[in-house]
Amino acid sequence: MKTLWSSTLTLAGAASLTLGMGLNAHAQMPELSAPPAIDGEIAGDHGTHTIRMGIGLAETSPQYLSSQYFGEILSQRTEGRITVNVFPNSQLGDDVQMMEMLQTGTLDMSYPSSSPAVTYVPELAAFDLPFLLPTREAAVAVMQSDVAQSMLDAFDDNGIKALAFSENGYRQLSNSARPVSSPEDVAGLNVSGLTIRTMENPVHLSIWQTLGANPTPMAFGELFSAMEQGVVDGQENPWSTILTSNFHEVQDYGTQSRHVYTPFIIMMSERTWDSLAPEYQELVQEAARQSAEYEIQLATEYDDWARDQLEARGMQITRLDDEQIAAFQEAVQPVYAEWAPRIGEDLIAEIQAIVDATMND
Ligand code: TK8
Repeated sequence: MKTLWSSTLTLAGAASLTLGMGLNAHAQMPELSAPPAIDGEIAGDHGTHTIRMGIGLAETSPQYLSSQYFGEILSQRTEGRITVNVFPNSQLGDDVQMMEMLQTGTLDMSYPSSSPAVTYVPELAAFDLPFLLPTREAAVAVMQSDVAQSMLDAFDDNGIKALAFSENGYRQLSNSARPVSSPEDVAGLNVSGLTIRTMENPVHLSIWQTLGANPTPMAFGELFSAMEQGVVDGQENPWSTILTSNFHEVQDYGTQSRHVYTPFIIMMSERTWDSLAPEYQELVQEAARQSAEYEIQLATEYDDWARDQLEARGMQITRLDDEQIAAFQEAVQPVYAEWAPRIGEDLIAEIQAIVDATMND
């Protein structure tokens, strides 16, 4: 059986081949940490299962690589009795559609961003508040907190077993119209505001409306062609997503805004979960947590590297300084005024206390 690492190397090899000559061997992938060794006792024989898992991002993304590792853990610790088939590139649907498929039991697993999941668990909108999580350490502390666990538990009412948070990451603005270094550049002084695609989430709509843009909610799978056809000027996603989805082919300008930190949530259909023996359920939960930790490691290793790769491919990237970030933070204050009471001031205060604790360590 091919181990994950050799399949990853093969993947990297395939990535370099598809990228043609002239690019370095890992043009779409940095040198990444190998996944942790898979240990733990072999689960007893509780039947065989083939799990179909749909994800939105490409085969070179941290999301896909960690999903492969998730499958390897289950396969090795059940001696092949559980197989996970991962379908990347939104081929089975977008985040919203795949969560609906989990509810109806037509898909076993998916890995959406937390933002479109606010329709099931409104408290998740706390993660969409701009500049709430100033460092990755703070973001990880919040994702691994009891507060976050209670959000995962709240999916149970919707036919979804939410297993763990991981890192989609700090969102960066890209567009095809102009360099952006201030809120005024977003709104446009003598020109119209940028049309920005957002995730299907009301807080993100509010952020970009407040900044004077024209936000358009859209499924991730439709985004590349919308930018290619000029339906939208821009979008916002972590650098690794912008690179692995080849957005630099249709986006000339990037702005290191880090305006929101978005988690991913690895989740399973409750119907699939209920079909598993308790021993397998325990293993799935453990494997989800292990693969989520590995995904955060990969996303961390990818972040700055992907930005530099985008720059090398011609994207003009504006790195905002503290003063310029402060101008954006000031400009989006109305988003807190509108949304903090609706999300829950106590919940936000609890999250900010976790953030403060990490900042004071
Ligand atoms: C991928 C999405 C994506 C998200 C978005 O399925 O929609 O912009 O950031 O990563 O979850």
